[in-house]
Amino acid sequence: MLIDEASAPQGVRLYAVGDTHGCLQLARQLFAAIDRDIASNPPDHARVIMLGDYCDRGPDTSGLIDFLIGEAGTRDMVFLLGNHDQRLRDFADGVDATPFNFFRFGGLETLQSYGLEADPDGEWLPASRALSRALPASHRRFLAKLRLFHEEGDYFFAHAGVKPGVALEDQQAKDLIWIRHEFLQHQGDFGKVVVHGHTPWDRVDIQPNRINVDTGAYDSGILSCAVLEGNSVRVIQAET
Ligand SMILES: [Mn+2]
Repeated sequence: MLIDEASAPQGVRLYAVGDTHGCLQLARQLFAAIDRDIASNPPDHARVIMLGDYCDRGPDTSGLIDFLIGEAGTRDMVFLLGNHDQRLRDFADGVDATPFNFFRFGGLETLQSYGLEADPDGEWLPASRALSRALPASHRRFLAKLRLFHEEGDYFFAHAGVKPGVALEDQQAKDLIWIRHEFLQHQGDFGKVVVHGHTPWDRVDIQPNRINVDTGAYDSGILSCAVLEGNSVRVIQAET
C-alpha cells in the first residue's frame, strides 16, 4: 500500500504528532492548533497518536508527561514508545549499565526536570536510584503502557520505522524504536504506509511509502503533526 491509495478509517481523523522531547510549550501550542482544526471542521471522531520520545533533550520532560497524562483524560489518544522512553524506563529501573547513553543523549535534561542534578562524568547508579525515587507513580504507569506500534486503516504507526523485508506483524521491538537508514532508504511498499518520527528532518517528509513527522522540535522549535483523514494528508505545526 502506497500513499496515493492509502486511507484512514471512515469518519476518523488521525493526528500523528512527532517527537516532543520535553517541549511542553510547543506541545501545548500544537494541541491548541489541533483543537482549532477540530472546531473549524468537526470530524465524527478524532484520535491523537503520539509517535514517542517524550523525554530527554528538551527543557521539561516531567512537565510534558504531566501534560500528556492530562490530555489523555480528555481525548482519544494513543501513545507509542520511543527509544528514549525505553532508555528512561531502563535507567529508572537500574538496568542500564551504559550511563554514557543516558547522560549523553539528553538524559541530564530529564533528570533536571525532576529536580535532580547529575554529573555526566560521575557514577550512574546514584543518578538511577535518585530518578527511580523522583518518578511519580503516574509517570511510571504512563511509561509502562507505551505501545510499540499502532495500526489504523492503511497506516502503520511506529516511533522509528520498520525493517524492510519483514512483515508488519513480525517486526521486532528494537527495529520499531531504533531503525534508521535501512528503513529510510527503502523505496518499496511496506504493506501499509508507515508513519514515524525518530529521525529529525527539516519538514514533514511525505514519501510514497512513509511519512516522517519528526521536525526536531527541541532544536528547530517546530513541532509537527500529520493529519490523516480519508485519503488526504495535511500538516499542522506549532512554532516557537
Ligand atoms: Mn527516537
